[in-house]
This record gives sequence, structure tokens and C-alpha cells, in this order.
Amino acid sequence: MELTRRSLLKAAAISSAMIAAGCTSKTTPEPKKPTKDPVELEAQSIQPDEWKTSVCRYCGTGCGVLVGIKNNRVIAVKGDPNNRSNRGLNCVKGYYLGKILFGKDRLTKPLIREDNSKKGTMDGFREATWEEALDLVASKLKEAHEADPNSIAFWGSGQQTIHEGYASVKLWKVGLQNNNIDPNARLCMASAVAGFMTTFQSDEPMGCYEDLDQADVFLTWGANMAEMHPVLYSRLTARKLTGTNVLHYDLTTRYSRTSEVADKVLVFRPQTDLAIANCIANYVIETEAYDKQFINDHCQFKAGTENLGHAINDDYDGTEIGLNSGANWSISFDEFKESVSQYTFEYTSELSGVAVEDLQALAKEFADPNKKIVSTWTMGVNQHTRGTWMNNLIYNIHLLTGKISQPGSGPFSLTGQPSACGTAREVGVFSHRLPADLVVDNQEHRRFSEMIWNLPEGYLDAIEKPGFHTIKMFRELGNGKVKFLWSMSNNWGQTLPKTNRFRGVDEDGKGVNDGFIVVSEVYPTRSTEMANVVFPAAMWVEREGMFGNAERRNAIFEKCQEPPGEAKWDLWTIVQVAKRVLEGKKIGGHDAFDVIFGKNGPDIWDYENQDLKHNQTEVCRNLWEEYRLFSNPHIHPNSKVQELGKKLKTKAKQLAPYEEYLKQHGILWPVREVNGKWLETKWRYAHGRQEDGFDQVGVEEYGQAGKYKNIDFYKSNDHRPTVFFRPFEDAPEIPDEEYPFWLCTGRVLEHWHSGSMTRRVPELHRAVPEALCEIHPEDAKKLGIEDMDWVFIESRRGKTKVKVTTNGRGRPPKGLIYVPFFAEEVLINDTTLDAYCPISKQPDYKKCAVKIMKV
Ligand SMILES: Nc1nc2c(c(=O)[nH]1)N[C@H]1C(S)=C(S)[C@@H](COP(=O)(O)OP(=O)(O)OC[C@H]3O[C@@H](n4cnc5c(=O)[nH]c(N)nc54)[C@H](O)[C@@H]3O)O[C@H]1N2
Ligand SMILES: Nc1nc2c(c(=O)[nH]1)N[C@H]1C(S)=C(S)[C@@H](COP(=O)(O)OP(=O)(O)OC[C@H]3O[C@@H](n4cnc5c(=O)[nH]c(N)nc54)[C@H](O)[C@@H]3O)O[C@H]1N2
Ligand code: SF4
Ligand SMILES: [Mo]
Repeated sequence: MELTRRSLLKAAAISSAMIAAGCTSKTTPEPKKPTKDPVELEAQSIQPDEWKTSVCRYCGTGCGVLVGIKNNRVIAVKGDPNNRSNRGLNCVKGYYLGKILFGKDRLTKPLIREDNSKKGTMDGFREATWEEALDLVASKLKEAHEADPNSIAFWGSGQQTIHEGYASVKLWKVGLQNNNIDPNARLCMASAVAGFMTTFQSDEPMGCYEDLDQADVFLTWGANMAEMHPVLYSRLTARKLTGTNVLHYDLTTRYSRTSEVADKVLVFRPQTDLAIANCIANYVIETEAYDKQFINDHCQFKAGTENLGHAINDDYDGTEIGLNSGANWSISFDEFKESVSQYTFEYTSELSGVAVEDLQALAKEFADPNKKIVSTWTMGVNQHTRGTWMNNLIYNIHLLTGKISQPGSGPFSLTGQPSACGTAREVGVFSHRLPADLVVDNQEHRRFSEMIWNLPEGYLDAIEKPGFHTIKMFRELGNGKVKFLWSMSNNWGQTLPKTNRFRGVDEDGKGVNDGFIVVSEVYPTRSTEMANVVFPAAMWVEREGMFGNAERRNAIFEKCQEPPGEAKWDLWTIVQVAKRVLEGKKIGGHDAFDVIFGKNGPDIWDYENQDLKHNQTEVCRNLWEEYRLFSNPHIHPNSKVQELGKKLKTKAKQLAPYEEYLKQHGILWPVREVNGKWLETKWRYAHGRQEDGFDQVGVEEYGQAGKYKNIDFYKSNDHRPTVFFRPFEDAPEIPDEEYPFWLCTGRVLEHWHSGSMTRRVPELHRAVPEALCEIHPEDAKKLGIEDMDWVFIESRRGKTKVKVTTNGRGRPPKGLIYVPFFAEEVLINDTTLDAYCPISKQPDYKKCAVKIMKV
């Protein structure tokens, strides 16, 4: 399809429908509707007293917003024109952001369950004082921990602030010396992380959003950006309007809103993206269109374990293949060439269902040395039983063609949540990680962390083995082995795959009801109904916080109003539990609590009042300045820290002093101080003037500046990222006679994940009031189903009741259905599969086999 004036106009119309630039939405303080109903908030024509700097709390785009306050209440929200990530734009969710604070059924008091038989409902709770709830939680945690360290677990989130995530890590990994802590980002970004670490030995993208303003070709690898990263998508469509012959290829398993304005839509059979990426690599090598100088100077080649099988059973990780899933070894370029040679256009077309001409057109874009290409991807690639491989394969084609780390050209892994980067990944909430790309099973990393945390040498050896990853954690909860679970800023009762594994009880009456479950939440959810204790939390701007977005931008949001009732800042709750549970424990002769949070550590405890320090900015600054040492070891007084930090290359993440983030409405790391100004880095590994956003950190510390194209992958082993051979291997469950359909699950523009917040915003709720199953009209006809008929979708694991539509926003091909997971009454995750990528341990929600039955 040609890029016509009509398609451009269409692009502009579609993207502007999703964006509300510079608009202001008004909210009133008093909600009017009863519990469970979305809140009606009236528009008011009053002017705010003050506007405070903030960040949207939904997606990883990380849009800056300004929050209007009157009489200490949030009354308006608008895009922040000074935030360089969004330049004042917001999508419809950002536009109505203020309203999530005022749901009538906000949790305002700690709840303690009195009646265990009512688990699975919000009945059977009584209100309690904080003192009582905290004492109970701490005693249960202590009891379980003492009985068996493997019976406790903490499930965190990419929606926790950086400080909350950091405090969780300190309580769990340092205080309890326990690695059973993992974030929901395991469901989301784990394959991206594993992809970055295996290819580059350094997490997070080299480029930034400005790449979208300069590319000649865009490639979405199963990413529905129009709905999931709308503000970035508007930047993409704007580039198509202003650039000459800018093309967008949408690779997808279902025609989505993103496909609507793409120039070419390549609908492929699920999982065959592996073959497509290899096919492009094969073409550029065969035609000698790869960048010889670049790979000579900057790349190495490797192969890894193949025929990985499928991580479906509990014991997979311990099997021979499971233990060796990440093994890899060096190969020559010629061996690589030979390995990918099987992925001809014809073979790939046969596997994927994409026409040979379309594959050729796409491969030719990469073969053109003059074209700048940006690849983007999110869950289609990461939620994949070969998710790590798929990330490696996208890097392969950008490395082979040298289309990387340059303005307008590069692979760009999009983030899901607002702080999956800043919190889950950067502060190390994963069961195998420590802050700043460090990992628990590396002795030098532990020594370095001990020095920063004032711990005796060898203290962290207790946590040298990674703990439970998320799927393991919840399987163990279902098995009754995890006896204590605390979750924060997530809703596992709805969002984990194969939910009925731990939501129900087995034949012996064993199961989730055995565990003592603590949920920190702002609204009643599918998870709070499984809880023994619910801690009411302050949400979004009811406390101060900081998020880190997809382009490495850390940005602060200021506190704008008090939380309702007795709801409290999650960080306060963490520290209060720590105070109780660490009572009596010593570290190096000091009270453990004082080392972790108090006077021998970050100093966030008020000893006079026996409480967290009252000033939230002071608490955040103190924690930040400690955390910042991981990336800026040179400001630590101990020269051993400095030396080791340099060796570990942690400085490559360099962060600025806390206040700078407010002044600048966010800064991309690594940062650098030049003549008293803190400058951000837009293109990592690419040398140039720092003032223009090019990398300097690497040059100064580890660099080989001035090499070919001024690029130095200074964090990679031997400064050389890896081009991996990764073959096509099929999905764990493929439609057959009994279960003839692929089930793909995902999201819609108007709702956020489990819908707990967006369904309480009337405008969003009205726009998409119910979750519908999209099905191809011919499939519906064959099954004798009409629009809005109820059906059961059944897999080998469970079934879900849902209404169908043949006329939805997305259009699945024949043989595939799509169901969003935002509606708590349509628990599609009872049906999904929890098989995961053997390397990243991220599950695949995008494909399993189901049958459809009319109700
Ligand atoms: N409105 C809104 N925006 C959000 C969110 C939200 O809840 N609501 N959540 C945020 C979060 S946390 C995330 S993770 C992102 C998710 O952002 P996306 O990943 O863009 O969205 P999903 O709906 O999860 O994924 C749907 C896509 O998966 C692709 N897919 C399916 N199977 C395959 C396959 O085998 N290979 C490949 N390559 N692709 C496949 C399909 O083509 C489809 O377009 O959105 C973020 N933004
Ligand atoms: N079927 C299917 N399932 C999926 C996916 C899929 O594509 N398909 N995608 C997966 C992905 S990528 C992701 S990221 C996960 C997301 O899964 P979850 O993170 O489990 O889901 P959310 O609805 O975002 O849960 C966040 C909760 O935090 C609460 N909250 C808001 N602010 C605060 C606060 O300040 N403090 C506290 N304590 N709580 C707060 C909200 O009310 C909300 O209920 O879902 C996964 N599940
Ligand atoms: S949901 Fe994402 S795109 Fe929309 S305003 Fe928030 S951060 Fe921006
Ligand atoms: Mo996500």
C-alpha cells in the first residue's frame, strides 16, 4: 500500500482522537455514587491555586502532567509542556487521571479477615487499627520466616515508586536475607531484560523517543502502540506526516488500531516472528548488505542451547534442559551465516503465512544502508515462550546492519508500566537482582552492595541463590508451600496466568486459603478478596514519588493531597513492618533496622517520634542519595567502593542529585555535570557532544572513543554485543481438533490492566463498559454465534464466560480470538497458560489453544 494523502489524513485523525493535547480535566473532591459504581465527578469552573509537577501513573511512556490543586485537593490535570518525554501531550487516560483518586470505595482503613471461609469475597473482614494490623503482619511474617525461609514471598510492581521498590528490596533482601521477592514486571519486561543482558550485558535501550522523530522506517513487532503507547504513536504518525516516504510495517497476529494506519500489515501465525527475524538476517547476509565494518569492529557471534521444550511443569527449571537453557558459546560469522540460511523467504512464508513479497519488502528496508529504522515491541515479543530469543533476534538485525545507537535508528524495547524500568529493573526488585544491573549470584556484586549498604563482608552471601520467580512463587502458593505472601501495587488475583492454580483449593482442601496473604491496595480487587490483611494505600499524588520510564527518564511527582481516611504511603508501611520484624536482629553490632533504614544507613527514621520522618522530600532524598551510590560510586568516601564500582561499570548508569529531577521535569540517565549543569544522555554508546545528548560516560570511564561511527558498547563483554543464532521453535500449545482456536489476550486503550482504577472513571468506563471476545465473522458463523451472544472459552485449564463481537476494534484472522483482561467478571486468566520463557521466566499470555461453546 502506498503512503497516500488519504492514509496520512487518516493517521492524523486516528492519533488525534487518542490524544488530548494541553487539555485540562476538572475533578471535584466529593464522589457521589455508591460503592462499586464508577464515580461521577462534576466539572467545576474554579481555578487551581497551584500547579505541581507530576508524571502519569499508567503506562511506560511516562508522560509528564501538571496537577492543579485547590484547598489541598486535586481538581485538575493537564499535560506538562516542559516534560521532554511528552511535550504536553496526554492520552485519554492521562486526561482523566485525577479521577482515579476519588472512587467512592477507596480503601481507607486496615482490614483484618475474621472469617477464612469467606476468602474469595470481600466479606469476612473487620476494620482494624494500623497498630493491630502491623503487629499481626509482622508476627505472621516472622513466624513463617523462622519456620522456613522459603515459605515467605513478596510480590512487587513496576507501579511502585523507585523509593518504594528500593525499600522493599532492603527489607526483603537485606533485612530478611531472602530472595523470594519478584515484581509483576516478570510478567511484562523479564524477556526484555534477559534480551538486553544476553546481547549487551546492560539493561535498557540505547536510544530515546527522539528516534521516533527521525526514522525513515518503523517496524512494530506485535506492539499495539496506538492503544498502549498512544503518545508515542502520535509521534510516529507525526513523523509520517512530516518526513518523506516514511513507512510503517506492522507485524502482528491480529489487525489492531495500530494496523489501521500502517503502510503494510504483516499478519503472521503466532510464534513465527522467530522465523521472520531470522529471514531478514539471512537476506542481508546473503545479499552482502550487512555492515561488514560495523560487525568487524563491534560484534561477536554466539549460539545457545536449542530444543528447549516447554516450561509447563513445576520441575522444568530443575531439569537438565531447564538448567542449561541459557548456555551459549562462540561461533564464527560463517557458522552464523550457515545457521540462518534455512530461513529463506519461501520457508518463512510457509511457516508464518506472510506473503513472500511482504517479507522481501521488509528485508530490503534493512538492506538499504541509507534508511534509518526504528523497531518497537512490547508484549507480543516479551510474553513469548522464546521471549529472550525474540529480543536477541531483533537486536541481531539492527547489529548486522549497524542500525543502532544513532539518532533515528535503533531497536527500542517499549516498557509497559510507569516504573518497570526505574523501579523493578533499576533498583533490583527481581529475585535474582541487586540495584544497577548487579545480580545476587556474583560475588563482586555482593561485595560492592555490602559496602554501600554498610553490611559486613559476606553478609549477602546468604542470598547468593536467586529466589522464586513470579510463576514459581504463585505455583508454590497454590501448592500451600508459600505460607506468607505480601503484594503491593498489583492485582495477582486477576492478572497472573492460570489463576485457578492458586485462587481455588485442591481436593484435599489445600491451596491458597492456607497462606497468610497481605495486600496493599487502594480499591477492593480480585486480590484483596483473597487477603487476610488489607493495608489501605495512598495512591499516585497522595505521596511523593519517582518513576523511571522507557527512555531512561527518571521523574518526580510531588505530593498534592492527603490520602483519604487512614490510607498510608506504602513506604511508611514497609518501614513500619521492618521496624517490628527486625526487632532484636543485629548487623555488624548495630540494630539491623538502624543499618537498613535508620541512623547507620539512609537515615529516614525519626527516633524522637518513633516514626518515619515526616518530611516526604527528605525521606525520598535520603533514600535516593544512598541508592545513587550504586551508579555514582565515585562520590562514596571509601576508595574501595570507587575502585570496585569502576570495575563493575556501574557508573554507566549515573544518576543526578534528587532536586535536579524536579527542576528539569525528569532526566535521562546516564547524566553528567558540566559547568554546574546536569545534562542527560539521549543516545548511549554513541559518542558526540554531550550538549547534544550523546554519551560521554562511557568514553571517559571505559571508552575507545573515536572508533568506527563513534560507537562503543562499553558495557558489553570485550565491548562487543552478541549476534545470537536462535532458531524457530513452536508454541507450547497449538490449536488442534479438540481446541481449535488460538487465544490471544491483551488490553484496550481506555483501561489499565485489571481495570481497578480506570473502571472507576466514568468517561473511560462508559467508553468500554465490558470485555468482549473478538472473533472473525466466518468463525462466528460456523459456530452459529451472533454478536453479543455469550460463549464459554475453554482451555485445558479452565473456562471463561464472555460475550463475542465480530465487529470490535481489533480484527483477528480466522482461527484466532482476542480477549482483553481488564474486567474482573471476565477472568480470562483462568484459561491462559503459564508456560514461560526458560531464560527470562516470563509467561506467554498471547497464545494457547481453546474451544468456543455457545452458552
Ligand atoms: N491502555 C493501556 N495501555 C497500556 C496498558 C494498559 O493496560 N492499558 N498496559 C501497559 C503495559 S504494562 C504493557 S506491558 C503494554 C502492552 O502493550 P502491547 O504489547 O502493545 O499490548 P498487548 O495488548 O498486551 O499485546 C497485543 C499484541 O500482541 C501481539 N502478539 C500476539 N502474539 C504474538 C507473537 O507470537 N509474536 C509477536 N511478536 N506478537 C504477538 C499482537 O500482535 C498484539 O498486537 O501496554 C502498556 N500500556
Ligand atoms: N491475560 C493477560 N494477563 C496479563 C497480561 C496480558 O497481556 N494478558 N499482561 C501482564 C502484564 S504485562 C502486566 S504488567 C500485569 C499487570 O498486572 P497487575 O500489576 O497485577 O495489575 P494492575 O491492575 O496494574 O494492578 C495494580 C494495582 O495497584 C493498585 N494501586 C494503584 N496505586 C497504588 C498504590 O499507590 N499503592 C498500592 N499498594 N496499590 C496501588 C491498583 O488499584 C491496582 O489494582 O498483567 C499481566 N497479566
Ligand atoms: S497512559 Fe501513557 S500515553 Fe497516556 S498519558 Fe499516561 S503515560 Fe501518557
Ligand atoms: Mo506490562
